[in-house]
Amino acid sequence: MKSYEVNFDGLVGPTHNYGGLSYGNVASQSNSQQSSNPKEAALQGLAKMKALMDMGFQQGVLAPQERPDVAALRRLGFAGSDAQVIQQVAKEAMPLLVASCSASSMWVANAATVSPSADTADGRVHFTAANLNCKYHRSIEHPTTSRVLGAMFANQQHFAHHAALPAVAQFGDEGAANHTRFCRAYGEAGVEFFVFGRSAFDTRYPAPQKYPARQTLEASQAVARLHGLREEGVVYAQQNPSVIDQGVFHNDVIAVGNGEVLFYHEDAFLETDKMLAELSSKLAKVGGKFQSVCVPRSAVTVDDAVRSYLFNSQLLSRPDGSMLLIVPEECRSNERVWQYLQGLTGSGGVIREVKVFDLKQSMQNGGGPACLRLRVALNETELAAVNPGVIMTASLYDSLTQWVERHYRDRMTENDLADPQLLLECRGALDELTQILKLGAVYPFQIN
Ligand code: SUG
Repeated sequence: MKSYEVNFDGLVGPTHNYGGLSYGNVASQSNSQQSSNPKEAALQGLAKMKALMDMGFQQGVLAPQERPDVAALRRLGFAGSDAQVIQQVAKEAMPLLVASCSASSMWVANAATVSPSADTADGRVHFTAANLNCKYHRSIEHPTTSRVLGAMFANQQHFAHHAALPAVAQFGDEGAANHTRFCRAYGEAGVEFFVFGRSAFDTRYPAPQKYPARQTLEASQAVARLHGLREEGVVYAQQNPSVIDQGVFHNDVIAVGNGEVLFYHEDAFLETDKMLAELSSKLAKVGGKFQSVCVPRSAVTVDDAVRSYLFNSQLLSRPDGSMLLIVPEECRSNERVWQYLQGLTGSGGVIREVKVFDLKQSMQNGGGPACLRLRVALNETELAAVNPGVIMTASLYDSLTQWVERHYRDRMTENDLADPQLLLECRGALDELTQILKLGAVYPFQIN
């Protein structure tokens, strides 16, 4: 049976703004308070989806969330009408309003961890929504994420959904951004690679000194158990704490994998040789031949990687078996990175082509091409069971582009966030979106 990797990209929500909310994420901190352009952000994301679809890849779309999240503000004690809640929080606690307006759900690599049916004990595709509990503005995403994923993958015979892990730092889980799957073919059993930043319960593991390690070993292990993965099909590795302290807040900022290939920076992991040997031997047991492409620090420093987002690229398989790297424009403007990429694609190795995308609006908050997509490996039968409303087509692209043009502002500052009219605009837009994507009622304003 045919199988595919389907990339579901997060549609940027209408409140996209630069809130400076993510300590440890250099771009988010350095662009704090700048004015953003939600319309441009959404169109840049849609252009990437369309381009991948036009190249022949399977592409889907994941809906944004209801923002401002008035229900979350009510849980923090703000009361009155929706407009009064917004006015009161704007006056008394602007940082909470900014957090409740974040469009951070666009980075759907953090929405969930997904295990394809070929890896799981019950032969279903498993999803665990990520609790994202390291940052308040992201910790409020998972209930709606679960409803949206439930509406997209609404077939119990093929899809199993797990609620987010307990919402405490000891089970901090950031989803697929710290998870990669290696396989010979998408429909065959593979090896799932979980990368964690620290252990919550075992003090023998080192931890970063400056910035938080968002993913714990214990969270990764819990997800592997929930998904029914075999021990032989799982490898755990620790991120190098010193790169977290240099701004690598997720593993997908320093490594990316696809098929049998891991593309990573020399400083990404601890005990790299042991980890590579385990990946290689476990992949061999399911018929695969592991290959790694290490980028040396002499060619690209960790700082270059963080600024350019070289590793936050999408590594995609082409029909001839070679691979294509989708990188952000920032890679072309970094001389060392661009030179490295020219050498890489000309070397006769598996990565043959680089395509550049302008994703500046998202990049300025620390989200590159890979952050914007959630990968779901599906066989033909499973793909047919996905809600067809979320699969990208030329006409869906046109509808979504027109929807963005109709509803999005082209400038967003704190004053806009404090405008109660914005809430009404967003709800109107999202209500229409659920009809375009055929999701049913998924937002708090639609179900409460
Ligand atoms: O969680 N930025 C996101 C970026 C997530 C990128 N995702 C992956 N690497 N997979 C984060 O730090 C910034 C929001 C703000 O500051 O307005 C933010 O949430």
